[in-house]
Amino acid sequence: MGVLNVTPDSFYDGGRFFQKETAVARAFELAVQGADLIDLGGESTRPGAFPVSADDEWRRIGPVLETLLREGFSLPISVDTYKARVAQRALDAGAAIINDVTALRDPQMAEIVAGHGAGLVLMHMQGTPPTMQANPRYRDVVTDVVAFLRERMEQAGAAGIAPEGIAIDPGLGFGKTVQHNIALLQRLREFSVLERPLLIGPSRKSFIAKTLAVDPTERRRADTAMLAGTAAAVALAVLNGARIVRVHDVEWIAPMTRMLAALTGVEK
Ligand code: HH2
Repeated sequence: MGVLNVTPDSFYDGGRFFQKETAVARAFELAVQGADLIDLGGESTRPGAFPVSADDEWRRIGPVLETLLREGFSLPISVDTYKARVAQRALDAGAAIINDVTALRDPQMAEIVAGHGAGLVLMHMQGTPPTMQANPRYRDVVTDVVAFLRERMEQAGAAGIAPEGIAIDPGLGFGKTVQHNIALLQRLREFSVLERPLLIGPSRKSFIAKTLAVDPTERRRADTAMLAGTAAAVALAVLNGARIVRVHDVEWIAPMTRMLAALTGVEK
């Protein structure tokens, strides 16, 4: 899953694809680089980010989505939104999947996804982006996140969303310390009790920077270290059962996962 953020402030690609033309070109580039689907987002949910309105979010992503579909973009498009109003417009326009980082916190979301027969990513987040990294706490991070996702899967099912259309995501970096993120990656197999495909998004997140003690002032070295750290986290996730990996650097990570599949016999 290639990340495409049409935002001024996303933590890694913020501002790079804020113009419609560059965003559309980037989607085609991600496809050539080996993405199987793209995740289009119009609001940053990085720690400390503040929300934008549904109208502003749609103004960012709507024209990109419509242009891609008009130009015959061949990959399924997932839209990274937790707002039912944005999801409604995106699905009406032809998006295939809603990636909801709040896992149905908006009460209208489940009904809209069900009404369109769309796919749904349910992600765990503790708290909200402005404060989620302040003091995240769990009894046991893995069992707590599994229990949360189970409950949201039930909510999705009650609204009429087919279980086959759901993927689950423990939400690396969303209200989690470095140790919480590492525990989730190490114990990813425990999510198999939920019997849904696992999506994992470690790409360039701060737990990697902290683990590797990346110095952001040394820009080239920092960039390479973040990419290498992402590759390691993706590799462990795939070995532990992840089926979808959400990354910025498809050019590097897609061949890495193909090689991993060849080495281990894990199906793509
Ligand atoms: N991470 C981000 C955004 N959306 N969705 C899922 N399902 N899983 C993730 O781990 C995930 C996500 C944050 O990354 P990014 O989109 O690059 O940054 P920002 O939120 O600043 O736009």
